[in-house]
Amino acid sequence: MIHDPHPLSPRAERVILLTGFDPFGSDTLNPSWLIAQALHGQRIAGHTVVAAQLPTVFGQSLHRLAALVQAHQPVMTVCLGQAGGRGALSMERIGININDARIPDNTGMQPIDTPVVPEGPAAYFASLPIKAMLRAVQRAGVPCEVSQTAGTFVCNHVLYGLMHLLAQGAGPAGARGGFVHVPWASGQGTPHLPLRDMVRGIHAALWAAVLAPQDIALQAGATH
Ligand code: PCA
Repeated sequence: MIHDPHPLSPRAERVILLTGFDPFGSDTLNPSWLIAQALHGQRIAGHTVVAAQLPTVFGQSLHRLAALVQAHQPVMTVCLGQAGGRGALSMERIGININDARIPDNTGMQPIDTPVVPEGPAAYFASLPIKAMLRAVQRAGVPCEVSQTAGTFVCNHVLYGLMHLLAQGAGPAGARGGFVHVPWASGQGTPHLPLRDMVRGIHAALWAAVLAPQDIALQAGATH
């Protein structure tokens, strides 16, 4: 019988945590969760993708995310969210310390001008190589852009909260994180992208993120 001296040690494989949200507002599906589900179990250069759903709820979403980071110790966390009205995958650059909800969340809460983390810094940059990801997605033939705002609803709340968690030392040393907004899927509204293209685009983005420890410099104009 083989004796494992470290039965409780984390598994050797590195985890990429990929989250999506449940549907919110008047939508009955959320492509962010369908994309995450489609990529669950994918192997990416020695990493394994673990997909999980977050509730579109202030507070609860971050409690769930903190539990997931604790359980899986992901070297990289990429949260996905739906941004109806956008026409391209959006690599979010920054999360800001504000909740300012245009519509109620899925429990009816609608915070106005409250902080995500009282006394927290004004903002956190995502620590993903967003330009390398952008280029990889565009090379895959999927529309992509860098976004300078994740809004002020639950997605920004989760991006800010994720980066705050990582800044506080959650997850393994050097763990990186960030957020990608995705357009409506076909049938939800206009503009929209086919789900299979968005899955392909996020897959390419994850590969690029794993392979690029730091960001690449792009020529001016290449982000638009
Ligand atoms: N999009 C929302 C929250 C959940 C989601 O998928 C947002 O952009 O804040």
